[in-house]
Amino acid sequence: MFSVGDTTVEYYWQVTNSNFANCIFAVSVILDQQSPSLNNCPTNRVVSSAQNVYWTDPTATDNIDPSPMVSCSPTSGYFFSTGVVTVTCTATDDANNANTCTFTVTVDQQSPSLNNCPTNRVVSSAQNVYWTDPTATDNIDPSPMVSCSPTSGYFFSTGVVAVTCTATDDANNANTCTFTVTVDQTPPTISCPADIMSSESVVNWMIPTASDDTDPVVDVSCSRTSDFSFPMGETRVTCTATDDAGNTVMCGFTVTILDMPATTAGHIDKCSKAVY
Ligand SMILES: [Ca+2]
Ligand SMILES: [Ca+2]
Ligand SMILES: [Ca+2]
Ligand SMILES: [Ca+2]
Repeated sequence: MFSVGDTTVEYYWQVTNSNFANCIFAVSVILDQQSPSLNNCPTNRVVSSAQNVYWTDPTATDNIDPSPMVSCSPTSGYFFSTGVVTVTCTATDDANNANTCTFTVTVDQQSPSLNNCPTNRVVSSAQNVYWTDPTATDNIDPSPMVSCSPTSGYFFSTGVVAVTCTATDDANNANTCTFTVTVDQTPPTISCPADIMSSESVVNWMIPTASDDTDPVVDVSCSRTSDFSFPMGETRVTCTATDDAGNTVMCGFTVTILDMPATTAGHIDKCSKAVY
């Protein structure tokens, strides 16, 4: 057993009865208590399907050992099938001092979810339209990338434009949601009932329906309800149709309540003659 430092060793052996030979050599014992350093440990990797994953093992430098041994477990080319796997790389010097670094390989086959996709929007003139992009959550990626096309603030000039928002995770799994921006500059069309004449104060009429180039359900409101009790004389009823963009159109009709309700009094001359 040699102690740390240089030791001179001298051997003597007898060649013949009177001859001796000797050999002198030095033994250096170096105390190495310092672990190697690992360089260029691979970064965390995310893939979108089970597969063999390859990497370049890190390199190592040491205070004494010119070529420390480096190995990773599992080794480069291992088949990663699911979830998050930690790869540990170890550098070991001749004195068995070891150092490790780790990285992860993640198999992520699940697309992100999109939350709060904007609702369909209708505007009444060509304009820049702004919205808040949806947010995304993912099984693995803490911050999936979200982008919409066209982007918020785009100038919408005419018609119906679909906006597609896409969330992408680190493994390139993607999910989309869409909404529409409609530029509607055309008012709805509406047709009112014909003018009404009645001897009854309550008349029955239908609230008119309206149609529109883009709005499937046009709101219609009238200045009188259909069960309104009209006063004697003429009353003008107006109805307004409004589409989702706020374009409006009006129509009207007149309800006339006659001031001389028909009675049998006017027909008294048609009574049978008096009999004497
Ligand atoms: Ca060392
Ligand atoms: Ca994912
Ligand atoms: Ca319209
Ligand atoms: Ca509507």
